[in-house]
Amino acid sequence: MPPNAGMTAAYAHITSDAKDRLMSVKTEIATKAEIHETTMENGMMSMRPIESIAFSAGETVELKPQGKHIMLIGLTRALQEGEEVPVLLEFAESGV
Ligand SMILES: [Cu+2]
Repeated sequence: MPPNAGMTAAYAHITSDAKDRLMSVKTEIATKAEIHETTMENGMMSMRPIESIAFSAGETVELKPQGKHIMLIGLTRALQEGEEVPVLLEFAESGV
């Protein structure tokens, strides 16, 4: 997604060693970060915030275009497309 309108999406591979749940995400480069999933409704692609992402032990979840992703809202600075940014992941069991 091109970084425009102060909003962009972040993608990653996240692996959890234990059964856990990703509850929230935080980053210095945006005032708000949400966990989103992409859905198809009447042939239209849309996205909505979801509460959390469940992991089974050793599972890798891929955050990718047209799938689950991290939405960065209210960017505090301009980002380049493809730039890597630090994002804090908060898990229900293992913490941050
Ligand atoms: Cu989104």
